[in-house]
Order: sequence, then structure tokens, then C-alpha cells
Amino acid sequence: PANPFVSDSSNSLFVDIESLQRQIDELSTFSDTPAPTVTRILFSDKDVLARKYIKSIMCQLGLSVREDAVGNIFARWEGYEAELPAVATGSHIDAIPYSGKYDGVVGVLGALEAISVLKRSGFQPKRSLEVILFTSEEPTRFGISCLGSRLLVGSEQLSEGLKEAVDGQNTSFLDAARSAGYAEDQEDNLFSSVFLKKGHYFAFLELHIEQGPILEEEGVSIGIVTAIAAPASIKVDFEGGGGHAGAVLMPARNDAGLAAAELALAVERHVLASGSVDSVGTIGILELHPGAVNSIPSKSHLEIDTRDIDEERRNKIVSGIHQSAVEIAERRRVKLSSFKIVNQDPPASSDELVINAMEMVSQKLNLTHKLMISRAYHDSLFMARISRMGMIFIPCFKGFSHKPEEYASPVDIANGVKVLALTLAKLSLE
Ligand code: HGY
Ligand code: MN
Ligand code: MN
Ligand code: MN
Repeated sequence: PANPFVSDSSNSLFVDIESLQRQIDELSTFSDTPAPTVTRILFSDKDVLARKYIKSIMCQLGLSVREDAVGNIFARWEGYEAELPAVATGSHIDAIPYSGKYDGVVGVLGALEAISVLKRSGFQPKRSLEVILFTSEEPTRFGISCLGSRLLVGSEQLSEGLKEAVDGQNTSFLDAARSAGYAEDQEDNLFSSVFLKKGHYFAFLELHIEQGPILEEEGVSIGIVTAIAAPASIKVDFEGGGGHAGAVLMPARNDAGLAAAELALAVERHVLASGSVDSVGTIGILELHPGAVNSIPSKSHLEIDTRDIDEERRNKIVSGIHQSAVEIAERRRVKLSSFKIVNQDPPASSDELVINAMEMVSQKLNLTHKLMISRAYHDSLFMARISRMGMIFIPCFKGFSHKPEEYASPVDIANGVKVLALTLAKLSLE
């Protein structure tokens, strides 16, 4: 069988970048907000349409498609030694509110294009190749990041937690999943039935835009990820007496809104005091109740995202934030009604064998490349717990992401698809 890896592969690999760009543009129309923004929330109508669209491409490629109880979708190209652990690749298509059309999408549509590149080149996989669409990587609806991959790698806590999870409109995860055609079975092991065993895959790869400015600034075509930073997210609620903005004098106040504001600045202080530029902290959500200009906030709700490539440093920041929340509540005589660490995950390292394969392939394709860390998290962060893992980054415009100005050029996308295709081929023959 033709093996693009041994033959002079660089020109026999033809990436149909026009069709791929059309697919990226078409997928972006399944959005709850107007172009050029994309909003595609887990199990929404637009998410269901987008899933149908992806599944139709998987079927056109002759892949065998299966979906698990939470909507992870697997499309497999049987290898001639199909009993061996497969080589998988994939990413996500859910999009946070008012974001762009490349985050995650490049790693799903690009993976399907990599499969069609290999099929067109006459390649025959030894280990089966599998494209995974993870059901939801963004924490938007249920506050759980990498929900699909977290469950796949066997999170008992999550398989239990999902039975009670509800979104901001009080819709349960179960009802939302069922409305999208998943989670139909009634038995108790519904979610743990999703778990995959360690070694289920020989390797897992993810193609993704860098979501940072380094590759573009340095004019490098390919990023080979060596490690993924350790993410954590926290939900905090304060309660105070509230009251009339005119009649309650300052000494008598216990303002939940100001407690939240002070905690937000305390997050920034703890992060800046960590001793490393690699520590980051963000207050992405800050809600005041009742939200009337002339009413002292009686409740406030913050959601905090903090990360670092060093787990210890990240954990120190999390406990510093907790101490500040308690101290601010006492001093301002408000109640710290909840301080919930939603997730506090370790970092992940890419596998040497996968990194070397990506290096070799990039060299073979004459593509400039560099080793780098990922400050964004990805489903790969969890897949690394059950499989060798590696990630391929392509440059994106000014590093913009999670906003509609997100952009990756057809040339960069095609380069990423080529590196993915050849790395898949190489690992499939291992
Ligand atoms: O937030 C992240 O790191 C990912 O892009 N969802
Ligand atoms: Mn994202
Ligand atoms: Mn992503
Ligand atoms: Mn090199």
C-alpha cells in the first residue's frame, strides 16, 4: 500500500483547502449570534445542527461513526490490523458566546481533511485512525470544561456530578442531553459507560490554533506542544444586607458588590505576586443582584479562572484567593455564601514519541517549527491521562481567540493538516 511517509510525500499530499475553508465557513453559520461572531453552546439547536453537519462529512468519508451517552462522536477508519489500539485525533466545535470560527473547529474539520488527504494518497492505515468530536470543551453551559474528554478518561466525580448538573436556566444536563438525542438509557451507569481504558488509543493528537501570538510573531509555521498549563476555575457568592442606595449610610452597609469587586482585584494581586509571568487570573463573570442602579447589591456572584504551567504555583494562588474571600467577607460583614472550586486540574506533558514524530514530519515538509507550551487548555489535557498525547499548533492572527477577530490563514491551516496527516500515518504504522 502507498505509504506517504516513505514515498516523496510532500507533493503527493494534496490538501483541498478551498473545500476545508468552505466547511469552516459553513459550520460558523450554526451560531446563536450574528456573523462574524460564533456562539454555539452544548446541546443547543445550533450545536445539534453543527453535529449533523460534521457527521455528514464523516459519513461521506466512509468512516464508521458512533456516539456515546454524552455526545462524544467517534469516526473510525479501520486499519488492516484493526485489533491494535488506534491512533486518534480530534477537538471540539462548541464555541463560547461571541467568539470566533477557528477554535476547536480547525482540529475537527482539519482532522477530517487529514483523513481525506491520506485516502486520496492511497495510504492504508495499519492501526485504525479515529477522529473524535468531543461533546463540549468549553465550560459555558454547565461550568465544566472539557466535559467529554474528562468523562472519557474516567472521572467518577463527573459521572456522578452530571446526574445533578443544571445550567443557568435550571435545565438539567440529562434533559439537555436527551433533547439533543443523547443519554437515552435509564440505567445508573449511564455516564460511566462512556469511560475508555488507559491504552485504548496508541496515541491522541490535536490540531489547534495557538490562541497566542508567538508563532505569528516569530514567523514559525508549526508549534509542537510539549505541555499544557494547569487550569482551575472557582465560583464565589457573597451575600449582604442590600437596601436603598440613598437611605442607607456608608457605615451601615455590607455591600456584596464591593466585596466581589475587592476579591476580583485580590485575584489580580495574588497572580502578580506569584513570582512568574506564567501565572494568569481572570474574572470572566461578575453578577450583582438585584442589578438596579439605586439598590445596594445584596448578592454577588463571581467566576474565576486561574492557570499556570507550574501546578504548585497555581495551587498557591487558589488558596490565596480563598483566604482573601474569607478575609474580605469578615471585614465587610458580608456572608461568603459559597466558595466552590469547580476544577483544579494538573498540567499534562506531551509524549516524546509523538513530539519526535511531529518534528520529523515538520522537517520532512520543510516547515519551520518550534517546541512550545499551551497556555490554553484542550481536550488533550485529559486524553494525556489514558494515551500518548501531542498537539500541533498553527499561527493565528495576533494570537486573537475567544473573540470574533480570531483568524487562521488557509496556508497555515493547510500546513497544520499536512503535519497532522503525516503524523497520523507515521503513528498508524508503528
Ligand atoms: O479556555 C481555554 O483554555 C480553552 O480555549 N477553552
Ligand atoms: Mn476555547
Ligand atoms: Mn479550543
Ligand atoms: Mn527541530
